[in-house]
Amino acid sequence: MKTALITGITGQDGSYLAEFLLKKKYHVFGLERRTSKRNRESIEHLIDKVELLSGDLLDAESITRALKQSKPDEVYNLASQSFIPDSWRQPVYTGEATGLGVTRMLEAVREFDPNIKFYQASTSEMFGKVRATPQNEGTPFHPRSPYGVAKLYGHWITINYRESYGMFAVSGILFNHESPRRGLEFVTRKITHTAAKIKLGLAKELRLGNTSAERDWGFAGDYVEAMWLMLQQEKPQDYVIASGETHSVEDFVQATFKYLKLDPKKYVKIDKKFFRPAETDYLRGDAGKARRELGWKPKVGFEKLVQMMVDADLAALSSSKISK
Ligand code: NAP
Ligand code: F7E
Repeated sequence: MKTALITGITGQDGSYLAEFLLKKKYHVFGLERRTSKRNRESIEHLIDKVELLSGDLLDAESITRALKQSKPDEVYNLASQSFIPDSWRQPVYTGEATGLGVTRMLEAVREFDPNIKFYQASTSEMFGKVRATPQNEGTPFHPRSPYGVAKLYGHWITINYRESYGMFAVSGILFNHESPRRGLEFVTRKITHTAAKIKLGLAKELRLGNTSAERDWGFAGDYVEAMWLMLQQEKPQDYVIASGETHSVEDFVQATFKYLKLDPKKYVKIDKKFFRPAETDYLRGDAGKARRELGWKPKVGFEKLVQMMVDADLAALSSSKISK
């Protein structure tokens, strides 16, 4: 039986990865940080199957303690301040958690047991103002937010530990991936959740920022498999994980409202408050290397993703409406 430690287990990807590893019969530990109220909604159904350890990426000792307690074969570093607008509001904190946090993890792994395999959650946001399309492992980086800059540091320090110490440390450059467990502040979930509320008479409008932005969206449940596959290879290497399809935020709105049989013109308002100081306008990933070497490909397409998210929001909102 293999053992894994997942940082960020309470987040979207952490919950899907924990489920995936449990199905593979792993012993799963998760690092959970202290918050005033427990944030375990997405892992509630797994609570008896995983072991939660207290720790924070800002606190090196807590990481070392978690490694000693779990003795993992594999570490998946998914924890970060991941909401891009907040990275302008809290740039130093974002640098500490999303950037330097990776070094704290790598350094703790190196000292405790350098044979542990390490996965770093890198992002398409490192491509930012894209230099080529589609983006692959060789595309130059140009991040457009403090988050993207911090992630780029995390990406390079992972490569540096691999090259300096021969560690099995890899970086997955994942394009946007969504699910019913996506945080409500991210645009896809904001759209499906608010549109479902409108359908049920619980909201009157949906306020959005730049609806021309284009993203390569996939389903989080598909993408966590790629993380695991990267750690099962003979050689540690970095991979782009993407659907290869691009859609605008406007397309996402249209697909959601069409599915709900609502007219978006009646409800969607543009609000300057949600525009960013600098934008990543267009992303489209080329996951050819992952397809060839990992045998990975996404299963859930754009329309199915939208429908899955809308259905989940409708169901959750309807049951909470009934219970009131
Ligand atoms: P998420 O839902 O925002 O989850 C982030 C997780 O990190 C949460 O469990 C959060 O804990 C934890 N965390 C935040 N700060 C921490 C700290 N200082 N110490 C310990 N834990 C901390 O993110 P996600 O969508 O699952 O993404 C997983 C990772 O992949 C992130 O690193 C993200 O930046 C990266 N990524 C995401 C995407 C995407 O499209 N989803 C694409 C590329 C890369 P709380 O629950 O307590 O807040
Ligand atoms: O924005 C536009 C916004 O916040 C997508 C994170 O997981 O993926 C995520 O980052 C687009 C942007 O995701 C609103 O301007 C319009 O162009 O859903 P998002 P993101 O910024 O792409 C990457 C890969 C990560 O690594 C990150 O951790 O949508 N947009 N109107 C809006 N965005 C938000 N949030 N809210 C709006 O009202």
